[in-house]
Amino acid sequence: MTDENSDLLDVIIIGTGFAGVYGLHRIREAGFRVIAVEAGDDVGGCWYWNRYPGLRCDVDSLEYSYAFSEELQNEWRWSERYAPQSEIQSYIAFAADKLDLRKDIQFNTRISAATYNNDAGNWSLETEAGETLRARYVVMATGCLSVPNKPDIPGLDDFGGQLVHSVQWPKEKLDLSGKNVAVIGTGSTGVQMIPLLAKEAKHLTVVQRTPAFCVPARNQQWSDERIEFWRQNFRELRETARNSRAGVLHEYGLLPAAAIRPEDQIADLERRWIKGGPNVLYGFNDLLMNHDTNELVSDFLRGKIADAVDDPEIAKKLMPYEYPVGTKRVCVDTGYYETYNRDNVSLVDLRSEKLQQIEKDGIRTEEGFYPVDVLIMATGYDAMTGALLAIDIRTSEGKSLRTEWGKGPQTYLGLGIAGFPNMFVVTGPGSPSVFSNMVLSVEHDMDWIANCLDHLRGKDFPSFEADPNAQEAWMDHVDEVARGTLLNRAASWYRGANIEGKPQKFMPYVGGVNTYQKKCRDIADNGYEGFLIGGVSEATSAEQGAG
Ligand code: NA7
Repeated sequence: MTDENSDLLDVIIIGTGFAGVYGLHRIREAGFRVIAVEAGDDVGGCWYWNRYPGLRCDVDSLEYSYAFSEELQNEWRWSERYAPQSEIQSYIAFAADKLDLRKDIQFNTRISAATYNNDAGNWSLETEAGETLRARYVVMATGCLSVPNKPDIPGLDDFGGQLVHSVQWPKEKLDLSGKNVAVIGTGSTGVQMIPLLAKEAKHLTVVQRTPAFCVPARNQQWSDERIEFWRQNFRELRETARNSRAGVLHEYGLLPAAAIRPEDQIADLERRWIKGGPNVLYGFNDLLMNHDTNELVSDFLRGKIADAVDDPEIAKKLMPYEYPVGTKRVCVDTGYYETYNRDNVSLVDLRSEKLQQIEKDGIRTEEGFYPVDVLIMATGYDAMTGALLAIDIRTSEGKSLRTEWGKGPQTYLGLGIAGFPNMFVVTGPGSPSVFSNMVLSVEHDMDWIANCLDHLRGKDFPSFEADPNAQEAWMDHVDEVARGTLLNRAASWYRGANIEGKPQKFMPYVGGVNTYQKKCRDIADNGYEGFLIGGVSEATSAEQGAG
């Protein structure tokens, strides 16, 4: 290594959520000079930044945790089925300490720009503080849900009370007692926090644009027997999850609804409803393919809203009719609907009551004025592409990711992007990502990346990038699979529809975790088919790759 390259690392990982923490361990163990950079002052990613009341994961904690180490699995004891944020955050910190990762993490470092030098074959990363970091490869472990969506609501700037976005919840306790509180947004975040806010606030006003479908969590403490069962059967259970559609050990129904007698359909839905969690969505194998099946389950869930909410008018406002169930993320709730039976809670349904503006001390709609001291924006994220595009990613040959993705994201397998060599994306658009158990998917992606780096080791100035033709074919396939479902029928964040001006394109790959992981394995086994390896400039790579 020459002097001018003495600062050149093999790999820089951006982000230390579940992905970055595992990636740093995995790539370091493979013998590379690697560091991770992190904008926050601790590991955890979305579990570090988000800390609003009621925040939990909606995947069983025994599954939403690392599978690569039996030691980690055995030394950590999850307390509940759906772990709260603080416990997940502590778990990620525990893993980072156990693996001795902190010495290789640069905290409080936000990357603002990344430029690939096509001649030298390496990346320069600029930090917000003005530092430059260089590496041959960069791994974007920036997360799918990290950049807040801050919609431009008329009058928001005039609001004189306390304004809080759920993603930027204050570290110190937010005292809501005796206050008029309003929440805008009824996705998972709103649904999780609303029951708790209602207990604390003097009055809670919920502003709903589109109602969510919700299923009861029926959260519970894990018994010693359950924990022991997992410890004994850890490898088999993890393997079964990897070979499943969603990477989660749901009880997957194997038949379409039409193949089941009507009374058995309902009995099965009831049984799954009692079991709790998203189980009720997995009874029929055609929920997202068949309109009638979808209506059956949607009706069942709407009936449960009618059962839970005393006032039939409010119940009706809480019922989703405008999209098929499962095409927007289904929320896992604890006491959400019952909250609307409280005297101190009002529902503002924007479908029947247009919002006029936010004023200094409240919200004005066509129907009236709602006084507000604390306004909480539970308006979600610029999902899947937000964090990648927040960094000005370019090449010295003049390509810019923001321009390339002007009509929506393009990737090969969600892992690589044509025109941007030596950059890997973890759970990128075009991979199962948010349609899977994220921890399982980040482990898969990091293993794939580490194996690929190993394959490239020792090659002179290797440039590794997706072949544009392979990328196009993969994106066509991602589109085609989504088009065969009902998923394009909702204005969801899966399609970028929640962000004004964002190109609308269904982003996750919904062909199944099992199918996807096999595809990635086959591609690696076939000499990284569809990627171009070799040469320092894009043109040379393309020639060699085509040859
Ligand atoms: P979501 O699921 O995107 O929910 C955001 C909510 O905010 C949703 O109800 C939106 O209504 C509402 N929203 C967004 N913009 C506005 C405006 N301008 N006016 C009124 N209401 C608005 O985000 P979450 O944080 O709840 O959950 C995201 C994921 O995190 C979740 O799915 C889990 O995977 C974890 P809309 O439905 O767009 O009409």
